[in-house]
Amino acid sequence: MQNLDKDVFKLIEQEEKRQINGIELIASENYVSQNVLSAAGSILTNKYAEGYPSKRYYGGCEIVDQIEELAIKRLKILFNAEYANVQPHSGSQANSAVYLACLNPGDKILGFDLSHGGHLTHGSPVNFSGKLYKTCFYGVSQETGLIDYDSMRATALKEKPNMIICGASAYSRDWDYKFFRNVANEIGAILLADISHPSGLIAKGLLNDPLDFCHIITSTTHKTLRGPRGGVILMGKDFENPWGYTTKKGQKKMMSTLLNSAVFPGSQGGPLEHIIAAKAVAFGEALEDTFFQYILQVQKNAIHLASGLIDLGYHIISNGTDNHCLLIDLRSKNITGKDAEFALGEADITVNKNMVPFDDKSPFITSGIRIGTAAITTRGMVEEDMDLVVNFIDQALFNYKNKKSSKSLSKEISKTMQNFPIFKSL
Ligand code: DSN
Repeated sequence: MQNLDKDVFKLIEQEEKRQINGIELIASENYVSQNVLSAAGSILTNKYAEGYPSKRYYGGCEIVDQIEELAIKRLKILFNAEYANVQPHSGSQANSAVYLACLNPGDKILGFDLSHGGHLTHGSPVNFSGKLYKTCFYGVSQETGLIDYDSMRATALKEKPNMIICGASAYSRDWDYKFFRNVANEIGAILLADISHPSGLIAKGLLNDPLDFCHIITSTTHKTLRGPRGGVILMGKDFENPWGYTTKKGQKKMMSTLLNSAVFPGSQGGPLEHIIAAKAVAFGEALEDTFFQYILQVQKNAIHLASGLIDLGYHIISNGTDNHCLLIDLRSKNITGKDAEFALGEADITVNKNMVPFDDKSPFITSGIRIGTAAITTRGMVEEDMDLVVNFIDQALFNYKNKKSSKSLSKEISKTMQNFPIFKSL
């Protein structure tokens, strides 16, 4: 430690302890492998490489070119995609580049309502997507918690958006991408799938494949894909862009050309080549059979966790899950999302408060929490460990006002988690 910046590295050490000792249930988080971490923390951070492999605006890019090409190649194999761009710094950046490539300011997008499980960048009024574009939304049915496909279609036919977005931050069920594509075809809209959350399950065939039906796909790389923080853009098939943009000579451009230009120079400068290297490592890991075992276990754990919580009287939206996450409506337990997040935090169980569909509370309070199994599965937890997690959650939620019992629960959790090291299975 003596050569390090003590102020910063002491805090990093504390964060490492926090990550090791607690139960990480934030649905969008995971633990990367030592190899992903090494690539992300590598000397590649020093390199500027504006442009794309073989077409850079800087010298000395021969090696990072090979790294970026490897990341693209692996990602294309992983999703059976004809096109991949690995430069977006995040899922939000990936979405902003897609909008820039396909829409003009003032065009309309139809997205999944944020309060029903959607994402900020799918048209929320506080986000650039809701400020630059007109918006309309679809949601879930109040009785079932499932996407109301008929009402989505009715909204699309009435509002005639230029783009329809499927994808969510807090929706635990699979998507009927074919239905969305048929609706998009009816009104001549472009269809984007943002698979940031379930991308790891989709890559290994555990959920429906959006690449068969959606024009463009975006994802983050750090959730169920278990890579570094970042984003990507994919297309199953490249195509001549029939929307909006034409060249001065009246020619339509290929969508791949438009997407590449929209990422750089349209919305980003130099790519993060250290992160692209870490993405390449993560995609290589995801191509292995061991990743299939991992992601299958993520899904099994989520299903088991949901049924354990339901047995204790918790209301899970849509009554279960197909993927890695669950959304819990805590109104039947008389605790708000905000208090639940705090209560669980006191016991070192990390979650985030979350709006639930038809919530009567503000986004700062909320009626629910969202939990996911990607991170705890990386630590080697299996179904029987989910029973323990259910029990810990239940104890933490109802004893948090008693400092002594919170403290002893947190000790018990930390002891349990020593059996599940963060680099164990990688
Ligand atoms: N905020 C991320 C999530 O937790 O789902 C998405 O941006």
